Amino acid sequence: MSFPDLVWQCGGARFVLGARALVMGILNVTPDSFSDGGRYATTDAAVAGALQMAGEGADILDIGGESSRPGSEPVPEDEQIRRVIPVLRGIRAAGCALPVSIDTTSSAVAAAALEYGANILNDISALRDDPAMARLAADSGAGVVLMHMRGAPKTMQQEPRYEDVAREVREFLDERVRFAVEAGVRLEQICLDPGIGFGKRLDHNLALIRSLADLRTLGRPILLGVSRKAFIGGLTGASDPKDRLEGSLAAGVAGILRGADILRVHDVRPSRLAADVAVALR
Ligand code: HH2
Repeated sequence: MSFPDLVWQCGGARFVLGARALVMGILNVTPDSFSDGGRYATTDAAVAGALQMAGEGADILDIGGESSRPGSEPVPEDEQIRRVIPVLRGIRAAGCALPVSIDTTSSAVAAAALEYGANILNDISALRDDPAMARLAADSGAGVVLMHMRGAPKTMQQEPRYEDVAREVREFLDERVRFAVEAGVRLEQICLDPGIGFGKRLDHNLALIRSLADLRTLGRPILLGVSRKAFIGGLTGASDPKDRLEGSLAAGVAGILRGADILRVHDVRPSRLAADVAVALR
């Protein structure tokens, strides 16, 4: 399968996707994220982690101050800002110019991050939670990730049901693109994400990865977040997220072969190598 080149404009950063796949390194500045919670809880540890990911070949760093694992509670905006801004400042002060995405549904957090040099708004609510987010995206020209989620993290894994998950996710994202464009966001700023694990059972996640090529016919790049997620454990028996590297690589490669453009990952170096081979083979 081959996939047409697509431009993703993220503020001053411009990516051409199709012949290349990107690796987005995950940096959760949280005490409670499902896999790396606590690992980057201090600014120094988070900055060191970011620089390491940059050295391992990350194209983008995704910084978040709020876990969205199943069952999690929202984190107040000022606390998210207190967590992420010193890290963003530290990364830039260390001379790392890598594009940064801010993983938040709050426009206040996103605006603060943009002020300190973030390039991408990674909004798992797809501009639904905070009415000011769409305007911020439009005015800033930042990249925007629109992700599908059924419900909210607190309750999303309670009996998720779909008639046809691939069709419903595609329709949802298509509608969110229209909403964003109506609010003034340019199509070139937008990237789409099926939201693996966000209100989905194992078979839903598999169906979504199998159908990525169809999602890419919406004409926007696809971001895929499979790294260490529960469905990998469901397939391999690895109950500890840290034991899910190989399964995550397999799912990421399968995703790239079906049209994924960006892998959101905890393990940057192995993902970089796997992504480079997978994209050359599709
Ligand atoms: N997954 C998580 C968080 N943010 N953003 C996008 N666009 N896509 C994803 O699949 C995605 C996301 C959950 O993973 P993680 O950040 O590792 O854990 P936590 O939410 O517990 O911090």
